Amino acid sequence: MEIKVKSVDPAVAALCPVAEREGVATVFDRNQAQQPQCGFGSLGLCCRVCWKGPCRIDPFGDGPSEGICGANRDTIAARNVTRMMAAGAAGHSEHGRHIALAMQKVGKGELPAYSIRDPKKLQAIATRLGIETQGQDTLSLAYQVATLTLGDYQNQDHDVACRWIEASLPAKRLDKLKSLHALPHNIDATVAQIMARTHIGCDADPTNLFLGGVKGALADFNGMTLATELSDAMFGTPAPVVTEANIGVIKADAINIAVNGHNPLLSEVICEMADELNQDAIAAGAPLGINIVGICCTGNEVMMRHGVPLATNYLSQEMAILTGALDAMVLDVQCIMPSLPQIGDCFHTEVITTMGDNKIQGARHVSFKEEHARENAAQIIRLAIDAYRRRDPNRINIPDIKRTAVVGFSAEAVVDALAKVNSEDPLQPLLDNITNGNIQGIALFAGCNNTQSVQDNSYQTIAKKLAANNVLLLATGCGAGAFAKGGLMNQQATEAYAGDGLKAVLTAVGEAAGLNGPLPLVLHMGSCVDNSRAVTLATALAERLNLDLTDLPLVASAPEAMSEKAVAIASWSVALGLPTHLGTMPQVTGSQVVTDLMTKDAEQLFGGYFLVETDPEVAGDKLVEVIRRKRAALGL
Ligand code: BF8
Ligand code: SF4
Repeated sequence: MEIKVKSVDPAVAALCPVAEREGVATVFDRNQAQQPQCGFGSLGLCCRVCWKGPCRIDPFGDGPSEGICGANRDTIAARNVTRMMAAGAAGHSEHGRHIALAMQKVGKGELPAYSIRDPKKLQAIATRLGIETQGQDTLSLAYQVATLTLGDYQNQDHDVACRWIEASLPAKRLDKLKSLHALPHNIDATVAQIMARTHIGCDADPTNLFLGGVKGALADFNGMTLATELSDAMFGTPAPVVTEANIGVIKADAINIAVNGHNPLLSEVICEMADELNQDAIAAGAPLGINIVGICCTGNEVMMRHGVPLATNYLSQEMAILTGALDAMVLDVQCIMPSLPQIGDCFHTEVITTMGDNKIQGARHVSFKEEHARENAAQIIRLAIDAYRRRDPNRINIPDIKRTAVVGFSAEAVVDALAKVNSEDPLQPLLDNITNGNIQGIALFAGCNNTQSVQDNSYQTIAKKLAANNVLLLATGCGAGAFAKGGLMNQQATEAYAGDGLKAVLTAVGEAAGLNGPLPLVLHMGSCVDNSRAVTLATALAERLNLDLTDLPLVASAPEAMSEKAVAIASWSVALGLPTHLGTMPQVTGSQVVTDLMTKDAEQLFGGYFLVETDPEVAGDKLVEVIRRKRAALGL
């Protein structure tokens, strides 16, 4: 019989019995109830694009080979995956737009709750975008940067690429993408065009559809890059900070508020107001005052910038409520389980949605507006304090499970640490160590949790294998959460799992940077939008060597990819030239044409390709082999 709870997170193992006792269904129960899942959908062979459908293609060739309109398996599979790329791009780019619009208002002096906390970063961004900084004050610069950024959502000239992507990739990669007509000129238009060309009776050529999808994925890259960079200017560029991760960061003697979602605009102000209202919390009877904890990518955002501990990642977000000690869960956008209010109802937890276009039945809604950010945050904290008064001490069950995590490795923080070794030329020590083989290559872990895998297991298994083979590891999103919870983002992990060469480098840099020991085994680069940070670092290396990204010994891995955003990220990673591992079977394998496009033809076009391998042990070996081949091609 299949084991219902699929996770290596000990906190999940500890809390699932609580769910059972309380009669609460979790993601693991719902996953089981869905078995067996639809074979047509799993293969990408179900089409619901029009109301003549749904149509299904018989994968075995006995039944229909075309939908009612005549669309075949290749068209249907390509259309489905292309739409996923557009949805992912929309998600990240809406997040980016939200930040850019807020920054524009900050520049006009209209948002007193916000400021430019990192003017140096703002200057660097302005220079990168070609804005004259001389003699400009911070606010007018912020206004100009935000306005120019919003131009990436407005430009109608197809021959002019989005500014952010132009300012973020090595020249050789930009030339390649230009020659393939893959550079987006306008984020919104690119998403809209994908929706238009995938309408019934439009683009039916799988290659053309896939290439259109890749342009959407590059629009996704553009949107997430601007989101990361503007967030740094407004909220501060992350630098290393020591914190803790996993459910044990919830404290029985505190009023616990979890921030869950993606967008830092609200969570930043919640953190601030929690300090201001701490006395009220103590007065309400919580000796430790307010304890903010993070979940998913909002968790990553506040963890990197403020050292706020991470309670958990995507698949186990329900567990935080099952502790019986979570007083409020504050939700913004994306990857939030609609089941949360039901579970909150079983306890005393206030589950609060905050964004007008992201509401959930049964949740309380506090409408968040940047203009009233402080009042909104204060209202939310007061709701948590009231909920705390209703908490039943007899139902508290907080497993004492947490691990130390050193997080906050923005590209700037990595360069700063390297500068401690060579202040004249910070990238040189990294390049030297890649050349001499102490570091064999660099792997970026990104993406989600997925019920189709054992939660967090593939991340940890592949990372240990790569580290033993002296591969430098970076992580974002729920992957970063998996490593933080699993104890792979601390110095002990470096001692335990890094190969000799990697250990020597992490130790030398860590010591030079004043950490009294090595850098952590996996460097935490942030939330999902912060995948752009890894590209910033890789681009700096490529430019320095006058190479393309695809020439470098770089790989990406999404062992538990799940969301449309993850599909978009993996697709732009391929378009940037990186061999990109997927540990989840993509829903395209019903079409040999689309499968070949993604795993083979993409390499001819972009240099990058999808490497699909669901067994983490084998995936680790394959990634090591890919890195060896990349090194050999460089003569290393
Ligand atoms: O943006 S890694 S499950 S939470 S999509 Fe979602 Fe996937 Fe987590 Fe963050 Ni990214
Ligand atoms: Fe069926 Fe074609 Fe409509 Fe898809 S678009 S549901 S294949 S008729």
